[in-house]
Amino acid sequence: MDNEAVLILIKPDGLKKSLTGNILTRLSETKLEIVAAKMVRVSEELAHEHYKQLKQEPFFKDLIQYIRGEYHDRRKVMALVYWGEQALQRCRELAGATNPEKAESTSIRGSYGRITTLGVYENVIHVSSDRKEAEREIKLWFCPEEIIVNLFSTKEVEEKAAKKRVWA
Ligand code: 3AN
Repeated sequence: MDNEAVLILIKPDGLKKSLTGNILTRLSETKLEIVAAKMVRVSEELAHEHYKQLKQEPFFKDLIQYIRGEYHDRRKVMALVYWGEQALQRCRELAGATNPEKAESTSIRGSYGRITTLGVYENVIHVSSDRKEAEREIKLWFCPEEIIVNLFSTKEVEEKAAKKRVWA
């Protein structure tokens, strides 16, 4: 069986509830390798692109506000790429069902998630749904040099002298 990669996001509710350690410990049960990790301030564009398949859903606006941290006063998420055999199935199993009330009680979402009185699913983490989505999402959240293994093919491009911020 070959290795596959999966995007995991620890969402603003997970960060606010100080669950990062618990979630990473639970994910370490999978014995998968973390090949990328960073904190991200989620822009409107990134949020829209990430959830573009859900644009027509009635909860789309809430979903964007939620992932951008507007409900938790935590304007960041932790983004990670896990890599290894059956990474998708193993991470999705550990995460539990999308609806935290329906998730297995021992799963991450079953343990820590909730549905707010406004009906917003606060389900603590995001896990890519399949290989195609994982590739799309990983390419959206990370650039090649942020990932310590070669997951997808890359190309070199000539960069025009653009300004960039470096350490003073
Ligand atoms: P998953 O994250 O389990 O792959 P998706 O991709 O279907 O699930 O949904 C993306 C996100 O949209 C979920 N993580 C959840 O926060 C939200 N969501 C999905 N379905 C609903 C719903 N019926 N009501 C409210 N929020 C929802």
